[in-house]
Amino acid sequence: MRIDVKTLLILASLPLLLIAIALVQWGSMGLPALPSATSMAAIMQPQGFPSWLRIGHFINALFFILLVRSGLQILMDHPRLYWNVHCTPGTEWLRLTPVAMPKDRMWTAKEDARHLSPWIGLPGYRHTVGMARHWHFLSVLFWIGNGFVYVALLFATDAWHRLVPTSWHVVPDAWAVFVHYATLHLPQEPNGFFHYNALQQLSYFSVVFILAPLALITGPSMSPAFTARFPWYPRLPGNRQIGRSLHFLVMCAFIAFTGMHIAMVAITGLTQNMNHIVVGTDAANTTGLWIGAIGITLIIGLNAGANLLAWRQPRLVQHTAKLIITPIMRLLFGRAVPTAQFAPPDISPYFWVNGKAPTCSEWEQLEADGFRNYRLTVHGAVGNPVELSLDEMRALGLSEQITLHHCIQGWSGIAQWGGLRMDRLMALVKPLPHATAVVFHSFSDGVALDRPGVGGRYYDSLSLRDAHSPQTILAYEMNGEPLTRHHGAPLRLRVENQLGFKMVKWIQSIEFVEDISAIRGGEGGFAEDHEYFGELANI
Ligand SMILES: Nc1nc2c(c(=O)[nH]1)N[C@H]1C(S)=C(S)[C@@H](COP(=O)(O)O)O[C@H]1N2
Ligand SMILES: [Mo]
Repeated sequence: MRIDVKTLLILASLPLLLIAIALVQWGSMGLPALPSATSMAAIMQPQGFPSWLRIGHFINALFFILLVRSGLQILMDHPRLYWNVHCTPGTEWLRLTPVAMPKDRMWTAKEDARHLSPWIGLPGYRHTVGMARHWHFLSVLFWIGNGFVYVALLFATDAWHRLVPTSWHVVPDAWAVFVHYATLHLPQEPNGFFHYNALQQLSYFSVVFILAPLALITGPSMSPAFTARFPWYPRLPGNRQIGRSLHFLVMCAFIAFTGMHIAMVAITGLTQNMNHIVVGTDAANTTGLWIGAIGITLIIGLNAGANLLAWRQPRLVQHTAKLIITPIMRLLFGRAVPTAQFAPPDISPYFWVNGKAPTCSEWEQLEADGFRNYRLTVHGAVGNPVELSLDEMRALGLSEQITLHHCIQGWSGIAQWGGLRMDRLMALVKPLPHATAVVFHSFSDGVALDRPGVGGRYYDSLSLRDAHSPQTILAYEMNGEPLTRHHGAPLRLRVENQLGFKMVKWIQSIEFVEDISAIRGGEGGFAEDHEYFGELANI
C-alpha cells in the first residue's frame, strides 16, 4: 500500500484548515452564537418525513451500499489510481496492493489484480471484475432511478424547503455549528422532525445536489465508446485517469458523509431520529428502532444474497445484466462512432500488457521465421474466403490511429496503431447477408483467473456494426514498429469503442458467423464464457 504524500496533504488540507480556524476562533472568541430555537421554529417548515421520502431513503441506502461494494471490487482489479493517463507503474498516487512492480520479469495487469474480502467487496473472495461490474451497473440504474423520483417529489411537494437553503445566512450559521462540532461541543440541536440545523441542511443539500451528480458525471469519463465519440468529455476533469480518481474520491466523500450522518443520528437522539426516518412520527417509543433494525437486516441479507448469486449463479447474473443493461448501453452508445485521436507526443511511455503469449509450436515456428509464413485465414459466412500474408495485408492499405486503450480493469494507455481497416477486409471477403458477428480466434490460451485448468484458446467477437467502425483495424504495427511478442504479434485487433478484452491479440483466424451463441461457450468470447464479462463492452 502506498499513498502519494503530496496528494494526501492536498486532500487533507481543507478539512484540517477548517478545524484549525475553528479551534482558533473558539480559543480567542469563545463559541459563536447559534440561531435560537424559537427563531428556527418560527420559520414555516414542512413537518416530518412523508412516506415516499422514507422509502426513498431506504432504497437509496440499499443501492448505495451495493454500488460502493461492487465499485471497490472493480477498483481492486487494477488497484492503482493515477493522475496521468498512461498508468506507468510507479506514478500512481494511490496503490492498494503490496506489489510495487517486479522488474525482473513480465508482470501483466491481470497478475496485478487483487480481490477483496466478501465482507467489503461485491462479490469479493475471488477475481470477479465481470460480476462486480454487473452488480455495479444494475445497482446504478436503481440508484439513479430512485434519486430522480426523490428529487421530483421533493419539488412536487413542499419538502424541498427543508433541504434547499434559500438565504446566504445558512453559511455563517453552518459555520457556527461547525465550530461547535470541531471543538467537540454539542450545540443545542433543533428537532430534526421540523427543522435541520444549518450545517446539516448544507451537508444534505451538497450530498444530493453536488456529490451525487459528481458521481454520475465522473462515471462515463471511463467509457471507451463515450469518450472515443466525445473526446472533450474526459478532458473536462483532465483525462480518463483523473475521472477515475475523482469517481473514487467522490465515493470517499460519500462514505465520510455517511459515517458522520450515522454518528450524528446516534448522538442526537437515536430513538426519536429513527422514528422520524422509519415511521414518520416524532414519538419517543421504540417502533422506529425495531422496524429500522429489520430494514438494516434486510439490507444485509440482500447484500449477502448478491454475493451468493455472484458466486453460485454467475451465468444468471450475467444474463440478467445482458437483458437489462445491454439494451441501455446499446441505446446510449451503440451508434457512437469513435473518432478520438491523439498526437505523437501523447504516446504512453509504458503500455501495460495483458494475456499470455502463445505457447503452441505453430506460433513459435512462425515467430522464429519472423512471421514470413503467417497466413491470416478469413472464413465462415463470407462470399470470398481468403488467406492473407502480412505483405498482402500491407498491400491492401495501411491505416494509422493514435488512440487511448481502456482495459476493463481500469488502466489506460495511448499508442499508435497501424494496420488494415476491418471494413476494407470485409469489402474483400464479402460477408453473407445472414452473417451477424465476426469472431477473432487467437493462437494463445486464455487465462481465467482463479479458474485454473479452465479454458482453451482466447477468442472474442464483434457485431458487424463495430467491425465496420472506421477505427476498427487489424493492427500489425504499434508505435511505428511491427507488433512485439507481448502486444500480440503478428496481428491483433483494435476496436476503439470497446474495452481492451475485445481486442484479441495473436490472431490466427477470423470467422464470420450467423449466430454467435453457436461458438464455443456461446457468450461471445473467452472472457464472456469464463469470467462472465458483458459481451457489449462499451462502458
Ligand atoms: N489472445 C489474447 N488477446 C487478448 C488478451 C488475452 O488474454 N489473450 N487480453 C485482452 C485484454 S484484457 C487487454 S486489456 C488487451 C491488452 O493489450 P496489450 O497487452 O497490448 O496492452 O489485450 C486483449 N487481448
Ligand atoms: Mo483488459
